[in-house]
Amino acid sequence: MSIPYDEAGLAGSFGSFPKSFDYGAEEPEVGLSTCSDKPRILLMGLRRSGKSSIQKVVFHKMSPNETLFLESTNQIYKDDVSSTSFVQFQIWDFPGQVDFFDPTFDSEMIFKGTGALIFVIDAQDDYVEALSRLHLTVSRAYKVNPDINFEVFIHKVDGLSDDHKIETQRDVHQRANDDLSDANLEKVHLSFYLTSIYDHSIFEAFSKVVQKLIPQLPTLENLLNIFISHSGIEKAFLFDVVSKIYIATDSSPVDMQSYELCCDMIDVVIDVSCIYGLMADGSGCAYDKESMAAIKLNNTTVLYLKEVTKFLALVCIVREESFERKGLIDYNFHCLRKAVHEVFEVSGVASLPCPQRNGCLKFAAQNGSIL
Ligand SMILES: Nc1nc2c(ncn2[C@@H]2O[C@H](COP(=O)(O)OP(=O)(O)O)[C@@H](O)[C@H]2O)c(=O)[nH]1
Ligand SMILES: [Mg+2]
Repeated sequence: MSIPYDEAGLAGSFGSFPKSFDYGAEEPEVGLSTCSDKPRILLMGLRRSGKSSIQKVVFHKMSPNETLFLESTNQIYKDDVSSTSFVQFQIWDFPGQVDFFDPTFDSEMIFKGTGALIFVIDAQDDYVEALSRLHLTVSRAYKVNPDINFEVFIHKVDGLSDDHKIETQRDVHQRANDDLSDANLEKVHLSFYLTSIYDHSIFEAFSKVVQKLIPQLPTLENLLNIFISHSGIEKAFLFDVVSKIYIATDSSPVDMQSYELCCDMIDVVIDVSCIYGLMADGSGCAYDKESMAAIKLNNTTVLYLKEVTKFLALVCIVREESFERKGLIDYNFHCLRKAVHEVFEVSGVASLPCPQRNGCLKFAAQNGSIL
């Protein structure tokens, strides 16, 4: 891999995120919602199923091996990731074995403001008990709030062969849905994901969970579709930089390898910046408006990263010949960036579903005309 392209004046603008990373305050926050009405994501499941590990790896850059030393969680751990992440959600990590019949467990209060409930099942363990717990949790939560998205992470699949993974998913799916129909709860929809903290699957699954909670998603997808088609780009992801969750992508299918490459690109840019970009005393901004990078790969494609907001980056996969028209890409990127800011500013103020805003955009077409 070579880094053929490095725009002048960027020294100090790339940056890595230490675990205590914080952003500079100069740009207004562009996030999902105002602080008071942040939807909650709950992480539930049996003890040692991997909940705290998921939370630490995705939102706090903990390396998977370090999770071996995590202590067990004895109380609800409320993590507000909104100061470092676009994902303005609270993540509540529950200790295993929450007792729903304990009078101190206020399910009304807990489930009312919940956007998604992630139930983690350890696939390397016998999951009979986990399934009955899942059923109890889902039926209880559904009664309080039928709008919750129920997401089941079949977790720790790194220890399973491909066949075993598919078989486990089929089995968990079947049994969980059978339990629901036995209780006349066929209406409840469960989504299933195979996950592991040792590869990108946990980021990909979390991306899908978060995307379902973003009302502006169709607008963002639309903008990205227009952007790539007018710029000759193969694929574009809008990433939450700190968590590497992609909050939107264009509508062409996502292949895991491209997603992983783009995640790695963020790590490279941020790590180089943290090591060489910050001042000796640690001051300076690791990621700001000027942050961008291009990496030419040996398969005639280029990875191109640019800052969109203080939390978001656009990472694109571009063919080398299309990258020759970098002026066009940059012009269209400028339009896209403006539109993304508008989308979130409008919704932030009015808290209303966002109008389709691309009507006011003027993307340039590959033949040079303004659309
Ligand atoms: N093999 C494997 N182990 C995992 C994975 N996720 C978590 N673990 C391990 O599972 C154990 C329990 O994790 P922890 O997060 O404390 O579980 P919790 O009680 O649900 O919060 C730890 O030793 C983790 O290292 C995974 O994806 N694969
Ligand atoms: Mg825990």
